[in-house]
Amino acid sequence: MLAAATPRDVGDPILVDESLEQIDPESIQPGDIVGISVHTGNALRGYQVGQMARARGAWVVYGGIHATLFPEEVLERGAAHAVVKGDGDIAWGKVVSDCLKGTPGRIYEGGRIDGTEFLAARWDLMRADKYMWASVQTIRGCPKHCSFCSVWRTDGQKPRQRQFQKVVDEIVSLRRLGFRFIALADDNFYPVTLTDLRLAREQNNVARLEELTAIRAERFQLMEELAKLPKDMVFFTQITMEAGEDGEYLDAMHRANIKGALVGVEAVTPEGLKAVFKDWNYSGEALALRLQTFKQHGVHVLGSFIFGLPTDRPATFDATVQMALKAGVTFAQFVMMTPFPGTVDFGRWEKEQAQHPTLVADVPITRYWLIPIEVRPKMFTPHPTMSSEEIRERTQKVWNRFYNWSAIWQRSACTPNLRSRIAFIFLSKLYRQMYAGTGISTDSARRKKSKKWARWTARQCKKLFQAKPMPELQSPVRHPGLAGLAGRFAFENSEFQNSGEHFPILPEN
Ligand code: B12
Ligand code: SF4
Repeated sequence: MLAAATPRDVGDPILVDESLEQIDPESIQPGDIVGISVHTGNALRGYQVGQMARARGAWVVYGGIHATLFPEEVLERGAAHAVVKGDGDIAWGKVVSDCLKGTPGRIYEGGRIDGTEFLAARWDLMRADKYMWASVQTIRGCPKHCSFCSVWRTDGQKPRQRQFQKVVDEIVSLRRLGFRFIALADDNFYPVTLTDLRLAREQNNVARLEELTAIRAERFQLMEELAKLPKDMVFFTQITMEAGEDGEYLDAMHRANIKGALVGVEAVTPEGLKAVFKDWNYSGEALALRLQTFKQHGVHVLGSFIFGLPTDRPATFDATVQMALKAGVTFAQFVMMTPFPGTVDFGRWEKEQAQHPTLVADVPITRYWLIPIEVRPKMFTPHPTMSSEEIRERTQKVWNRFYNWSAIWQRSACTPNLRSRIAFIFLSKLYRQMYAGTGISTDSARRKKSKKWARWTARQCKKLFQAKPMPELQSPVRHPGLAGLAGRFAFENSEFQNSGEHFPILPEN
């Protein structure tokens, strides 16, 4: 996206994704401009890169969620010349021009730009063969206010929706390159609930009702256009459980090939939900029914659960996995409570620690991302009744139970044929393994082994995700009427229809 925001006369930037390979210092020359994106988990590594780039004579600029929250830390520890807070779509162009003039500012306020100003990413500069799937954001911000989440504070609570035509065009450009799996990288794909509409109606708030209705209508337009794209495309998103009350919306998602969504269940008890300011979520029997509704409408659920909430007790772990199995979620993740900066939980914890700060390797624990990775604890906030080790062990057991062979085999019955069933099993194991490699297992031998196994499984799964590029694919939005129909007819009869790996991992209905 920042590549798209780079002034044209500067040329194309070189993109380096350190989750694939580390940057080669030799590639940085004096006078280069190096933009570094950091979230909390990779800030320390980001600072190393910045120091190295500055030592080689480059201009160093940071952005991303962590830089937005801690601009002074980034300037101090990351050898930054400049930091962009908030959105970079417009600010980056300004920083680049200022660096070229030799006069970058210290802090740029990128702010929260309007949805109409979001840029389409320069996917043409990425190595398509290195990724299983691509991601496209269709909306920023979330109206909710969960205590463990920073999105509503950094991106705001007002949904900023991108024009549907632009989203579809970007997705078409991705399918042309051969991407058929696309994550709609939104925090909440369901920004307007039926309850929001009802309340606006009851309050006779005409302006609000119009605003909400327009946002909702545009969501439907987007889904209608997605439904016209090649049938081998699969979308995945994140959504709140409230969508379970809206059959019309779920049906539109299904038609649009949005085959799955991460749903933040977080906790299965009313006390747990209250603790995270998410008491609008369901618990108990109603929760199972709500999650089942998604599946009944053809949208698979990746249930996301948090362990380590103050209300959790040893019995919570078993109750959670039983609920996940009962609710029939297709995938699940069980994460341990992490106080991310910018959240209500973090603010509370920082206040508690202010008097007598706990230090690890001379770093206050409330700045855990600065603690060297080898000595960084796995959990940071103490639990009232359980030790971190107990929570970690119990969480691991829950993962093992949900992803044991027999449970996966049972869930794989949702696929249409044996081939898909085997693919489903591989994917489930890969998902489990990826998490085992990112923090659950403590000893390094196990971590190494699990990484190796994850890589091997990923290679097997890659074939499922690949598709033959479709360089001539036209956007349905740009070609309405007869021309569009002719285009679609040509596509339906073209060689592309049977191209790629037709290996649906999820049932067609
Ligand atoms: C999609 C997503 C993912 C996908 C990423 C897929 C992919 N390859 O793109 C997946 C599922 C893999 C993922 C994983 C994780 N994620 Co995530 N993810 C997101 C999500 C929902 C959207 C990110 C996105 O695409 N945004 C769209 C882009 C355009 O926005 P952006 O990144 O903010 O960038 C803009 C500005 O920040 C700025 N900017 C960014 N970088 C730079 C650099 C420069 C130089 C400049 C000038 C500007 C700039 O300009 C950009 C355009 O405006 C965000 C939530 C969110 N709303 O951001 C969480 C989020 C970033 N993830 C989060 C977390 C915690 C994780 C994990 C650690 C989870 C886990 N436990 O494993 C992992 C880490 C993975 C890793 N290796 O780094 C947290 C980070 C919190 C924090 N303080 O760090 C977020 C904010 C979610 C949350 N609720 O708190 N994630
Ligand atoms: S956790 Fe999800 S629903 Fe809650 S504020 Fe964050 S993005 Fe919104």
